[in-house]
Amino acid sequence: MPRYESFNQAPPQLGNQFDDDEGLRSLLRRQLPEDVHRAIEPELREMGRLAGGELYRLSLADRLNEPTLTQWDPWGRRIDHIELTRVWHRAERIAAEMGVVAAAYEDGYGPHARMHQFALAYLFGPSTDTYSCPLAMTDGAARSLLDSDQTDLIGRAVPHLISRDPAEFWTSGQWMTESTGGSDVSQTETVARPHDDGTWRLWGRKWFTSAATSQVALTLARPEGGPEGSRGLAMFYVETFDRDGSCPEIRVNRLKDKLGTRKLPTAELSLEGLRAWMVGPHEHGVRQIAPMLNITRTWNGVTAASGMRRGMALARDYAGRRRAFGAPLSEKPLHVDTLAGLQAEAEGALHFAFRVAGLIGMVEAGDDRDELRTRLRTLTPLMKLTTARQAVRVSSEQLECFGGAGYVEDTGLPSLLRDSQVLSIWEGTTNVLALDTLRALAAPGAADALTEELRDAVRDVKEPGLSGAADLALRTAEHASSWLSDAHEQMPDRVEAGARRFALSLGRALELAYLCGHAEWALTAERDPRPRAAALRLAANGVSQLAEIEPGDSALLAAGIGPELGNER
Ligand code: MFK
Repeated sequence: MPRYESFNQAPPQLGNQFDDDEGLRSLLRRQLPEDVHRAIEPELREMGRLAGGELYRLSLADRLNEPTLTQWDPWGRRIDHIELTRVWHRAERIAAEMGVVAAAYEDGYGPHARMHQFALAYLFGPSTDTYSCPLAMTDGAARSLLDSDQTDLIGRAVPHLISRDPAEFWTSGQWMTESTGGSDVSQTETVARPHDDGTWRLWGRKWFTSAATSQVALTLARPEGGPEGSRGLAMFYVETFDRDGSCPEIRVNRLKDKLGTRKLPTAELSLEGLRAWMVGPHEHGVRQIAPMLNITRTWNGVTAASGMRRGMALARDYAGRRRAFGAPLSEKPLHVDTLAGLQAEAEGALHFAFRVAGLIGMVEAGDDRDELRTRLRTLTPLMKLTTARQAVRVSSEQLECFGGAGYVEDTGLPSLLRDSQVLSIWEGTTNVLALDTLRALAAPGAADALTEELRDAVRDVKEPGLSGAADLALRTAEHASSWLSDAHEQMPDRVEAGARRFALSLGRALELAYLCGHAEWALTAERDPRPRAAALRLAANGVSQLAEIEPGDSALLAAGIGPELGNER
């Protein structure tokens, strides 16, 4: 019998994810002093090796494994045990040892500590089946506790949250969401009752708790008898284990059956008298938990950028391995052009996310300029919403770069898209963050600070092509700004209706400005023309989403009715 030799496509491969990432490396060379850069490079290289090697292989091999919840033991005892996946166990250890949270809190690199930490997180995240999520919340909890005046609680929890010893390391949850309203936290129904020992007991149901195996959590609850609305909420610290390791006051009702992030044990919890420590005053819990939100939103942006980068690494490698119509895809002009458009998006997101990370580092290291804090306050929601929407769009197109293979589960590729979809939902949806941007911009000096931020970003740009792109960024931001003041003056209800398009335009303008600034540096300092190509391409991909849109027309479209159908509304 003649043997039938069929063709087998070589799969995409990953190399060292630090060495291969010229975008990240160029950013770090520019942003970090030489001695800091030299000191952290070996760690980043090691993380890049793990991310492109052991962790990536493990996540492919463990693809079908998901966390499981066992509510009862064989003898009828309620145990609510969640079993995690192999990747998660391994990731927890590496995260602690390599200081993916700790690096932000250790002395040594001063204002650059956050760049160091987020570079580690950026390399680590995409190979860990969303282990970034508990790390983000852990970082946010450490920040929120340190910003409080609760020295006992700080001493009790923070050393664990920032430990490099896997045996001591704790992660934190962030239990905010209830079924009454995910975004509208003011409707929180969880009640806090004071206890004789000075702590509190929580009663309620948390509807969407990510990483439900975390040892501690920060949460919101309403002290009994307190005012309605968000003003009456307080922030609490809880531990999810008693002395014997169990916690009967937390019932895990079920794990969520989600579109993506399926390795992440997201649970519905009932709190039945859970011991809790109040952090800060009896009221204004949202204000108390805001530092946590801003840290996790930064992680969200870094995760969005790193997810796009992972898609690029795979798609670019594949383009060299896949032949069609007589040549590798990497020699097909249309495919190359498609990759270039996506690469530009990934680089824009990288620069935006790391600008916010860098600002956090400066503020945390003691730079107390109000103007810097004001910039950070406005840039954080803008960066989160811009990069999250971008990640969904980019990962969808990245799958297309693999043709049918991108649509087949056991290539591991579809999770690029599925896992990106959550980024524009958790930690505040695009619309909630657009409204948060307006709230931040309404603060005294905020609009001026943002204008300065943009000008600073492109101040050194001289090269003619880049000047054109920088000009587009500035014009888009000016247009957005005049749109906002016109809307405020003429028709305030337009402000809310246009907030999303306003924020996305401004976010993209900033992203383009950062990329232009970096590209000018790369041209002059390193004679590297690549970031320039990325900046010009980002400009060509489009920036503004603001146009003259009548709210009445939007209402017609959204309701699915229109005059052409003869409706007489
Ligand atoms: C891997 C990447 C990362 C992964 C982590 C994923 C873990 C997933 C876990 C979750 O998803 S947890 C749920 C996350 N939930 C949200 O993010 C809630 C989204 N909703 C909002 O953000 C609403 O805008 C908000 C709840 C804040 C509205 O609440 P309020 O109480 O109606 O708002 P209000 O009154 O405007 O704000 C109360 C105070 O907080 C104000 O200060 P003052 O009391 O001093 O006036 C605000 O200025 C302040 N505030 C609100 N947001 C702030 C902030 N301050 C600083 N930064 C912010 N972002």
